[in-house]
Amino acid sequence: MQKRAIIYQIYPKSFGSLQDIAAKIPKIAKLKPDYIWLSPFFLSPWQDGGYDVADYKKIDSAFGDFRDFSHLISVAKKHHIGILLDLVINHTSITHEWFEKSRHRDPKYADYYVWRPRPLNWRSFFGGPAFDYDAVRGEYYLHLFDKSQPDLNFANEKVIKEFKDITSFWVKKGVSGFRVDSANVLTESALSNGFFPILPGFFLYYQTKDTIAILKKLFRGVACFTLAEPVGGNFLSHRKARELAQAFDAFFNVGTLDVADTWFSDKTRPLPLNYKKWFKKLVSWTTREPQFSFALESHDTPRATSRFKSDPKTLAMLQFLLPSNFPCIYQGQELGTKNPKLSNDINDYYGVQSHAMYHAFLSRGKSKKQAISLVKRLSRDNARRPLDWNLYEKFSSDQNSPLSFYYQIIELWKNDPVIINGKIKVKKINKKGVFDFERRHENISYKIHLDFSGQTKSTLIDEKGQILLSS
Ligand code: ISL
Repeated sequence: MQKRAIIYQIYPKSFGSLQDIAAKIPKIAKLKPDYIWLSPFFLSPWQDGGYDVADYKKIDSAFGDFRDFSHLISVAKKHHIGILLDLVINHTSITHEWFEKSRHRDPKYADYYVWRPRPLNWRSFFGGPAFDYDAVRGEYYLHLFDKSQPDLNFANEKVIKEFKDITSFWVKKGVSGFRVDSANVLTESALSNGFFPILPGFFLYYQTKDTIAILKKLFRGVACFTLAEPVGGNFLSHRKARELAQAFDAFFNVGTLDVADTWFSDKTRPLPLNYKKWFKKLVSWTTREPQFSFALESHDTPRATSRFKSDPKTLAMLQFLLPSNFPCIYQGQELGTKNPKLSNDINDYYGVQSHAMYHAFLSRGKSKKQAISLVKRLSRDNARRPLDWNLYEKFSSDQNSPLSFYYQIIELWKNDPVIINGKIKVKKINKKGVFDFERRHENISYKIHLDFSGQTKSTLIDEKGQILLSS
């Protein structure tokens, strides 16, 4: 079990092709990531940004072919970086041949999905009902996400076997591991109506004991690094996190990302930014869960500098100076990338989630103008634009740039025993965004002062009073 690693996330669509990604690895390698996690580039109709897979063993031609992939693997290996694939196991695209055969009741595939004669009252993460009628089969199928993403039936051993086969197929192609999407909602404890007001049905499928047993079967002992993305982060208790930790090397808690964000459901709403609550949550997760992976942003969230109203260096100090063993850098975070200027026309948004939120806001009486301004603030489209590679070039030789700051702080994270082992002592947290704490190791104590308000410089000071880092 790997104890510490830096993960760098790439959303392939915003890089272009696998060749484009390979060409950028030497630049990204200067951040010394142990792994690069690639969001999906499998064959997909692209309803949900690639998280609707039509064939797990086919590379979508828009990104290239297997020759390009093995070139990418060898470039990464040359820079001592392992490639993690994003395995979307909870559901497939409705265009997957498995679904085609299942809806036609092909004997082998009839039970590959969750079919019912009548719908239940469950709601989807993307709003609306979680059961849709399929006229070909004459039954309803479950989809916890979009109706184009039918849930696989993991009570079926054949489905589990399919994914054992898929993981070994890609390990043989040279991947070093997997980020496992929506990892904790694979099975249902009962197919009956749910009563949880925000998301009826949620507690009937949320991290059941069968799901944990299946995840262990699928990922424990797989000779590679595994990173779980559990959904419904605000409900991830430490107990449930430890269940996940038995099956994976590391796991996210999207609840540490949702503090200023929204639910994916009919109840979509922006949450007030609460620094105090966020810092306390982060202290709890980084001190109590050694396998917690701390991400400030991802392909699913707005840009952290915009969302947490902070300079990029203070954010980097929060992420790398708390005792976090698996920090995850999202592409462009190292440049201090802010939310781009997004359109006022909902038709310009391509992700299913933006449209789901927009209609959820309208259905609750918001005007079109109010709805689009909320979508602009919360949409995943904020995170999926190409990086500014000219800026990357410029910043890499500017010692005061956010990028150079990342190079410095990563050196400390990798080599400084106080940052690696130091026990944390919180000194001050206030709602304006001041967060002071110490890291103590073998009677050497570092002082960290973070100020998200920007009133004062954020600093890291060593035991001799020397400033090691300053925003
Ligand atoms: O669970 C959530 C709210 O707490 C959301 O963060 C999110 O929908 C969840 O974490 C799952 O996200 C993943 O699966 C989705 C896909 O749309 C996302 O891009 C992916 O990260 C369905 O595959």
